[in-house]
Amino acid sequence: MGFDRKQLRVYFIAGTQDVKKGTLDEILEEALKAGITMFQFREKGTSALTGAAKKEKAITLQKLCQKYNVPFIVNDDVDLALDINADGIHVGQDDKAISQFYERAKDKIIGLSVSDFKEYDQSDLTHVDYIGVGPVYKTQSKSDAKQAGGIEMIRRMRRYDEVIPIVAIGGITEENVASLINNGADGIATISSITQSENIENSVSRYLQSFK
Ligand code: TZP
Ligand code: MG
Repeated sequence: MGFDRKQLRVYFIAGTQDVKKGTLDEILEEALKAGITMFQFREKGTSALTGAAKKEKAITLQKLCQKYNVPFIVNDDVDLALDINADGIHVGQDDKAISQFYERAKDKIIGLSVSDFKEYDQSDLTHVDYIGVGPVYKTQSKSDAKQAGGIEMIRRMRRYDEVIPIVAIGGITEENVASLINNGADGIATISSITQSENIENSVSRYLQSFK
């Protein structure tokens, strides 16, 4: 699947560790029905699935995304992404360097996390389709999250690089998404506001509405 910056609009990220009620499969399908534009499988932490169980879960979620024609992105695990032919790979600053896998992932969407200008400056963006910038606000979903940069970070990042697709991440809610878009974000990436939503359809609809 080719990349289009509009796919960043409502970017849902989750792993089994983020689910408090129901199952990830159910939550993802509800979110897909409601219109999320991208999904990232991010399996992290002590309870995370590994090995065959992780692969099996990835394939199940990938199939769901395929049904709704939404890109399925794998976080960190380059081997898994290549193995199951995911639509993309998202890596952080401490993960495998993009130059090390790009030859095997030329057809894939590649995302990179950037939490500040120092990280931006030290990143090779040659093969990067989009950057995930954050945390913008305080987050409960990432134990090693850096300091929140606020809306100012998005505004300044957009000025710093006027063309790169940017997805804002960290503490996203229905209340802050409009100002993030107005300050240059192409979209928002969110974990808890969807996994813990009382009404996923409403939450996703409101996010989508912000782009009208
Ligand atoms: N990277 C920066 S913040 C974050 C990640 C993966 C977690 C975002 O989760 P939430 O629940 O949307 O704040
Ligand atoms: Mg990572």
